Amino acid sequence: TQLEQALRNAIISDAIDVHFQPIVALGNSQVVGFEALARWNDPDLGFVSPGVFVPLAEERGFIDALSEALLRKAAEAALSWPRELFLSFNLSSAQLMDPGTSSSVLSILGRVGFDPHRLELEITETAVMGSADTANRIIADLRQAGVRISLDDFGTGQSSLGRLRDFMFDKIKIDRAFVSRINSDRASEHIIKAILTMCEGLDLEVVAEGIEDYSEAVKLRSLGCGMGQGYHFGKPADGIATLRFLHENY
Ligand code: G
Ligand code: G
Ligand code: MN
Ligand code: NA
Repeated sequence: TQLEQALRNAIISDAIDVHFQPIVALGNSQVVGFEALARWNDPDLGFVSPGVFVPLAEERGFIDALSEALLRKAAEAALSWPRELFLSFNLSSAQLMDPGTSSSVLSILGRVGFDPHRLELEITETAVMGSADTANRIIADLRQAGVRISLDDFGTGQSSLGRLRDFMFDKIKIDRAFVSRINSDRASEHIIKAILTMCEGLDLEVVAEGIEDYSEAVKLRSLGCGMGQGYHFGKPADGIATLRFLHENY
């Protein structure tokens, strides 16, 4: 298809960019890290969402090439940040079924000179369900090297609370579906409270995603949520805008 061909060309010509969205400590609103988000603006097709081209790349077998280029760019950019903030990077479900993923990630970090302790990899519940043994191996190898693992979109996938007991994760990202209703829907507030209590007991860090206004940030902080992310704190921005943001905020 035309989209597939355009994606292939974009990967070959290194035309897919990476943007960064701040993650803040809710206690003092200080930036503690950034999530890397792939952005593709094709001259013919215009802006194509990663929600479209990441699954296409997985399906066509070029997710490795795409993801390696993105991780390299993201880590290189993070090396120029004025502080040692963490970098959070999304791994796709196909990558968690490929036993080569851990060595590929670690070799990119080695080549770029990026400390694995500064990297977090975001994975989804559904991805871990896929090919459990391979996924477990990859996660164990990466954590052994110091990489931290966060469970993305928590609460929306097939529930895998049992997985949390296996100590495979360092952090939980509460899906914005709950966060966006925290001040209007008692059920969402109760669910978030329960997640926070559970994570405290399991010694997991928590990020609330999709915080869009001050009242949500205040509410989450009062409930004891450690970190937040969302348009209220900053939209995803390119590498140069991110550097400017960092220099203006310190
Ligand atoms: O940024 P946006 O809201 O358009 O992201 C849409 C989806 O694409 C999200 O689920 C996000 O996790 C995913 N995504 C964005 N960048 C990457 C990436 O570099 N790799 C992978 N695997 N997924 C990404
Ligand atoms: O699936 P994942 O959590 O990786 O998706 C992250 C995406 O969510 C980001 O790429 C961004 O486009 C989107 N996002 C980030 N903050 C907000 C927000 O405050 N509101 C909304 N609606 N989307 C957000
Ligand atoms: Mn994510
Ligand atoms: Na999410």
